[in-house]
Amino acid sequence: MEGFFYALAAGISWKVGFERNYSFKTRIIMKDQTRIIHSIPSDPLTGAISVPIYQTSTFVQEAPGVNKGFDYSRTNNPTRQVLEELIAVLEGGSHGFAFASGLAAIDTVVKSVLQAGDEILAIDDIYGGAFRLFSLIYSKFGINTRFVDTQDLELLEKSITPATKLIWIESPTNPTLKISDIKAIAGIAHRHNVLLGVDNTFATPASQNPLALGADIVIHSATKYLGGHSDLIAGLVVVNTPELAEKVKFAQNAGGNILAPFDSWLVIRGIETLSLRIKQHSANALAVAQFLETHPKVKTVYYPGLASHRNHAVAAGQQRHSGGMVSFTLNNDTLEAATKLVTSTKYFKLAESLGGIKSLCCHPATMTHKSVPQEMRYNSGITDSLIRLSVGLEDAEDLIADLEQALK
Ligand code: P1T
Repeated sequence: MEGFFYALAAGISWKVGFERNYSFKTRIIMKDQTRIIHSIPSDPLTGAISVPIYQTSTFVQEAPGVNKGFDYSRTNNPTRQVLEELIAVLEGGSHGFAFASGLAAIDTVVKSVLQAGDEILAIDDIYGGAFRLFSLIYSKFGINTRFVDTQDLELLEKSITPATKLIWIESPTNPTLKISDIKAIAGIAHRHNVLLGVDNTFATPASQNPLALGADIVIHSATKYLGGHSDLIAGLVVVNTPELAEKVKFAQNAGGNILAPFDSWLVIRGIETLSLRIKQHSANALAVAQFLETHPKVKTVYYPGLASHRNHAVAAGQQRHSGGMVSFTLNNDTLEAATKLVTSTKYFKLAESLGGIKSLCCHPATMTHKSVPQEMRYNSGITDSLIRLSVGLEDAEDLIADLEQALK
C-alpha cells in the first residue's frame, strides 16, 4: 500500500536532548513497510540502531523544573515516548499514548472524555473484557452503556440520545468479525456532537486507519498484532487533536496505567515486522476461511475477505487486508461439538488472545466472552459452537490439514 506520509515528522523527533520538533514536515510518498521501518528512530546519542530501553524511574534535574524533557517515568519515559510517537505516525494522528494493557487504554479514554450522566453507545459484538468494563464498572459511576448493532446505520442514529457522548466500535469485531462503516458512523457521530472511538486491534494500522475515516480516537490492544509474538500485554491510544491529547495525557499521568520501558521496546520491535506479518496472516486466513466455507460440517464462516460476508464491500473499502481472524459455527451447534474440535487441533493451540505468530483457537462462549449474558451472546452471533481462529504464520496447507483432521 502506497500512501502519503509526513516524513518521519514525529518519528525522529527523538533528537539529542529529546526535544519535540515537528517543524520539518515534508510530504513524501512511501510504501507501508518502508514507512513503518523508518518511523522508528535510531538512537541520536549513540547511534544504536535499536531503541534503547530507559529502565529508570526518575531523571536527574539541574534545578527544580530544569531537565532534559523527562522528570519521572510515569509522566514520560524516552522508550515509551518513541512508541507513542510511532503509533501516532502509523495511525495518522497527532498524539499517541501507551498503556499497561488494551483495557487500560480503553479505561483511560473513557475517564478522559466522559463524566457521570454521559452514555456510551457501543457495538453489540465486542470483546468480553470491554463489555465487562463498560457494563459492570462504569455503571457504578453513573456512565451507562447501551449496545447496538452499528452495522445498521439507521438503528445507530435512532439510538443516540442527548446523553450519548461516545460511540464505541470494533471493526472487525471480536469475535464475529462484523464490519461497521467507519466513515458513515463518524458522519453520524459528528452530526450529533458525539465522539467516535474505534478499537482497531483486529485490523491494525497496517490495514486500516480510522482517524483518516473520521474517527476521533483509536485504541489498540497491542498485546495482539502490534506486539505480534504473544509475549506481552500492552495498549495504545491515538487521537488527532491537541484538546483530546491533553485530556488523555492528563488521565494517563493521573491514573498511572502506563506501559513499562521494556514492554514499550517489545512493541516497537514487533511493529518493525507488522506490515509483513499482516499480509501473511491475511493470506493464510483467506485460505483457511475458503476451506471452512466448503466443509460439510461447517454452518457459517465469518471472514471479511469472503464475498459471502455481509459487509465484504465495506471492508474492502476501508481495510487494505482482510486480517488474520476467522470465526465459524458448526452444523452441530453444541458446546460438546465445539469443545471436541478445539481440543483436537494440533497447530491451533487452545488459548485466549490472538495476533501472534503461532495459530490459536478459542471458544468465545466459554472463554473470551464468558462475561457476556447468554441472550446478548446469541443475538450477536456467539452461539454455542462458535469457534474463533487466530490464523498464524505457519504454512496454510498445514493449518488446513489440522482443521480437516479435527473436523473429522
Ligand atoms: O488484553 P488486553 O491487552 O487488555 O486487550 C483488551 C482487548 C481490547 N480490544 C480487543 C478487540 C481485544 O480483543 C482485547 C483482548 N482480547 C483478548 C484477550 C481475546 O482473546 O479476545
